[in-house]
Amino acid sequence: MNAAIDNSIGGARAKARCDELGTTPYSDRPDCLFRPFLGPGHRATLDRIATWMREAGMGVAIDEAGNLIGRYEGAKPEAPALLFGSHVDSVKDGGRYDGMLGVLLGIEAIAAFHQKGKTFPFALEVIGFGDEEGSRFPTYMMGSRAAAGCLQEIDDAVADEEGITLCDALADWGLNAAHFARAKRSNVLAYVEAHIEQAPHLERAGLPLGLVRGIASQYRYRVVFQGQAAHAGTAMHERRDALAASAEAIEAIERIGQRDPIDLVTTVGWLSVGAGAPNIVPGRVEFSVDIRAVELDVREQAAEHIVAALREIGARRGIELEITRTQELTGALCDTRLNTLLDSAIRATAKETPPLLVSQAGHDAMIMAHLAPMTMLFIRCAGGISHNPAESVESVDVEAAHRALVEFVERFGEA
Ligand code: HGY
Ligand code: MN
Ligand code: MN
Ligand code: MN
Repeated sequence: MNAAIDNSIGGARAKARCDELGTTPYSDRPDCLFRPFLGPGHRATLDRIATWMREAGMGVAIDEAGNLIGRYEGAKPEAPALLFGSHVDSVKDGGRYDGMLGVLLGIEAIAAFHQKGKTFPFALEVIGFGDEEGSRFPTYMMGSRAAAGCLQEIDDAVADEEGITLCDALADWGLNAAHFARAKRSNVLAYVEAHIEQAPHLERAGLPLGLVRGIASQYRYRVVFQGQAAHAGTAMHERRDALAASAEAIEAIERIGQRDPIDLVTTVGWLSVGAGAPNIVPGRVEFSVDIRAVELDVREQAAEHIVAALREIGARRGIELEITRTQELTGALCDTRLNTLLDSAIRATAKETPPLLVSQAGHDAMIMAHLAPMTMLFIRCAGGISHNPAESVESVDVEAAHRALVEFVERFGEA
């Protein structure tokens, strides 16, 4: 470790800043953290983070996709960049560290070098992706897909629950949907994402930090069961109850997910019941299905079994089934050379041997892998709990992550 770099406060400050950003005006709701893409909380958050970026010696811009980019120039202008990133949006009633911690740790790594006036032959950048969670529009990872050049155009019809189109929401920010793809980055040497683990392996191992081997592939579906709405007085054998069919389907989806306890996970995380009243037999139900596995054939087979189970349930109950795949994300492996560097940085600073983990959670890194070699640093979180306001990390662990990232940049510069 370079003794000249003061990295004693960065980790604790990154955590404290996540806490500050956990409530209004940085959340769109006063009662919980909800920071959807292009909402007022997102705007206030970018303004706040931009201030911290400038204090850390960075020039700041918002790209055509609504991503916040801070750049710390290298020894010469226009040098290629080592990019730190994660997302600044949150799920509804989310935690304070999912995504945000990686952005703020990137700023802290740069702040440590700025304080000493140290530059590298490459630039250092931090990117805060605006849409990773897809919690406003029926999309996903639009920020990183634009930056990686994987999203060519925006569908005019994409709208949020209130009917505001993505194009209009972008226009409100002075952004032009037709220019979204211009957010594609070039001249990126590598992408590094620090993130809370969102699983309990590090906690169980008694270790603050872990490396990531790879990120699981995902499928997401929207399912509609269309039966017949009827009076609650209707005889049981006369009904075509879409909610009872859905209950059976959800149980089947859970059972299929349990068939491979090592690799596979399946989730029904959202459901909507037609008119929804105590005295109506539900005629229409919509729900989501999320399937994840590292091995592609495991995901394929689970998807086939789930579709077959839904068809069988619908046919037996006289209920029409509509099933649409709304998302397909192919997993990615972390770059082995970067992982080796990060491993050596962790061993040198945290005096631990970091385990090699698999991420069932999706990350911008899996998209950025299309653009540049990428690596991820996982940070222990309490109970592995995430997508929950109870999400929590220890300052001492975030400090360990900060030291490891600073050391990683030094080693990257020497490699
Ligand atoms: O769903 C995911 O894994 C991501 O965090 N949005
Ligand atoms: Mn998340
Ligand atoms: Mn995340
Ligand atoms: Mn009546």
